Amino acid sequence: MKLNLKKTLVTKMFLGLVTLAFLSSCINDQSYKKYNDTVDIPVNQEMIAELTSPPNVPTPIGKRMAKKLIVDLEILEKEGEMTGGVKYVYWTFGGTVPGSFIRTRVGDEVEFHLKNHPDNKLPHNIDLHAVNGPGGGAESSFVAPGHEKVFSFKVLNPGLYVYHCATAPVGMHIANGMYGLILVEPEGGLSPVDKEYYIMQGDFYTEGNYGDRGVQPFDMQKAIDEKPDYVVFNGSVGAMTGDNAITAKVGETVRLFVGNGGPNLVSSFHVIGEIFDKVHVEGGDLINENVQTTLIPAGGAAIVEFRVDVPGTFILVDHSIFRAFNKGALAMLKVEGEKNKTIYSGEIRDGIYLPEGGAIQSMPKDNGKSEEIKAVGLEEKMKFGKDIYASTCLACHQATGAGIEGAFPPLAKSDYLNADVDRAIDIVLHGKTGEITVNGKKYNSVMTAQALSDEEVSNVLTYVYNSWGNSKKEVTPEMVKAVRNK
Ligand code: HEC
Ligand SMILES: [Cu+2]
Repeated sequence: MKLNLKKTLVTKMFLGLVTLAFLSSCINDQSYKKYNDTVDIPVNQEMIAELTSPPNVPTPIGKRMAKKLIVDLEILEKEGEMTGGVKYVYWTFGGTVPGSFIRTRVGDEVEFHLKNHPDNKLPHNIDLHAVNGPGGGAESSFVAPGHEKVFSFKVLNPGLYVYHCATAPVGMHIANGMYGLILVEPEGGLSPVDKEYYIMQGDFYTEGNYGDRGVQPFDMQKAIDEKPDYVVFNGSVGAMTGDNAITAKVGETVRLFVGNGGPNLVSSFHVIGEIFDKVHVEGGDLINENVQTTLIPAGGAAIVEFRVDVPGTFILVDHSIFRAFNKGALAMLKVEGEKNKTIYSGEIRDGIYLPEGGAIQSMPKDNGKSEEIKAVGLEEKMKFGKDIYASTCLACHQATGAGIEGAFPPLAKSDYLNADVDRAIDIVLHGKTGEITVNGKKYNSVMTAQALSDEEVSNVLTYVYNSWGNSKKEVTPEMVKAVRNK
């Protein structure tokens, strides 16, 4: 009797388990059921969408089923730094440029909450290229400061899509940073990779020239003429360089979600020293393999994937190359791990590719519209000088002024520098070539002329002379002018 009871219990438990397994396989199966049309994919449950700031992306959707997805996005107009000493008032989706990354899957029903912060000055809206509907949502989302608009849409097409503000003047809202990416993953998700990052290019138009200090207002005429002062990844010069570089380890697979907000330029996206194993062309289904440079239209995107095989610093650029080295379109991927002499045997040197000579090819500043801000007192000269050093000299002479033996002479404790101020001014103004001896070592290379104003040369040389054990001279704009007019 006792034994029998046990038996039935075991049988029941066994049957129960089988039913459970059967049921759960049904549930799993449902997510792989083929629907003729993604519009028929049912949703159950509700979920708050995870939103991330660049260069990060939310967790992959994996095997999750379609859901009602609540997206809560807040528009913020806020001042940020374009590059050392240059401020810009950005208009943002979620506080960053590009805006928060939104990750969905086909079949999701998105309930979109667009909030316009009460401190903002202007109305905005959102046009998501992933939407099938009038204005991509723009018509239903026009929202005044201090208000919230809610609209919903079903995600039908897989791919990587741009979203942007579409409030008049549309070009100006986009030029101020109002764009981001929304990813729609296919059924079952994208294939797993080791690292995923979010990068978006944008062109910026300021009243002053590249590097002119202070708050720089938007310049409508330059925007109409399509002549940007800055072309950058993730909203500012150096947003992804140095300590902010993205990272990976040797052997890992990397997926970059790359967008182009424009408003004007198309991007020839390239990673120096890497080949894209796979590119989802224009963010769609078409996959191209073994690609060197992929074209990303304004208002478009691409997914690029590659395996990193050797350690080093890989430079991400818009291969319209003046934009990279003179306007900021340069980011870094730092890869750590074991060298592989078969794949690459060369010497690895870090830091050579930083934007050199911010304004090398532009004329001195006096033709700009905005007034140059002059440094007052030694402390401010040092501060301004440090910014100029970082954007103009650091690439070659290094952050510590130590230079690189055999290529770039040191500025730290440099006997050559300290011996003659006018000569140093002359070198910065006109460049230098031919053999010189610095601290007992010979250099024979080329330094290009730096197109800096008298004020800027005086600041940067004052910074150099008052750093790294140098002779603490103060260089004035008058001294620079005298050498310039010699
Ligand atoms: C593209 C690389 C590069 C950049 C950018 C650059 N330099 Fe140089 N610099 C050199 C090279 C190379 C030499 C040596 C030239 C030669 O061999 O004749 C040099 C020489 C000098 C010297 C004289 C040698 C010494 O070590 O004292 C000074 C001073 C100097 N640079 C200052 C600057 C300052 C200040 C800046 C930024 C405003 C700057 N350089 C930007 C490459 C560069
Ligand atoms: Cu807007």
